Amino acid sequence: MSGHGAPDTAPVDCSGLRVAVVAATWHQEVMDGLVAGALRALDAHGVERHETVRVPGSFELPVVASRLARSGYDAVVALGVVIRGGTPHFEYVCAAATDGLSRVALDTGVPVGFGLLTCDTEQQALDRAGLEDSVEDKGYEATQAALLTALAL
Ligand code: DLZ
Repeated sequence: MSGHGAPDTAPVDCSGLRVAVVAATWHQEVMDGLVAGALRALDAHGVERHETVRVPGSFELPVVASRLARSGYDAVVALGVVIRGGTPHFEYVCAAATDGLSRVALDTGVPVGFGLLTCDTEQQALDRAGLEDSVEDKGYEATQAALLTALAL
């Protein structure tokens, strides 16, 4: 699966890391792909100690990521999908989730993988979800980024 500019990084041993995945539930088919991609990345990098926590929507990702980052995990991966509708709601949810997740990483020093898809259409999200017909695998990519950042610290 092409990464469309993402580095083609071979998996390295991350078996010493403990990782939390926090995933929203809106747009179930896309989310299933993102979560599967994250679990594939954990497996490819030898991470055995991990847990996945589900939250209602992407707006709720930062508060749970914050709690997890303060609970002894070496890395947190946040997964969500926001699809533009006819109101400014899209901008508010995207900004709150993005700013909040960035703040969690900077405030705690725990890497937060940014697996939040912000798309104009559902098709754009499906294309990036790591599903059979997708061209990108953002769940895998975000997880690998969090793992490699944790190793770099
Ligand atoms: C309300 C809402 C809307 C309209 N769209 C999305 C979306 O596309 N993706 C997503 O993850 N969550 C969405 N939400 C829910 C909000 O993130 C949040 O869960 C609610 O506003 C309750 O706090």
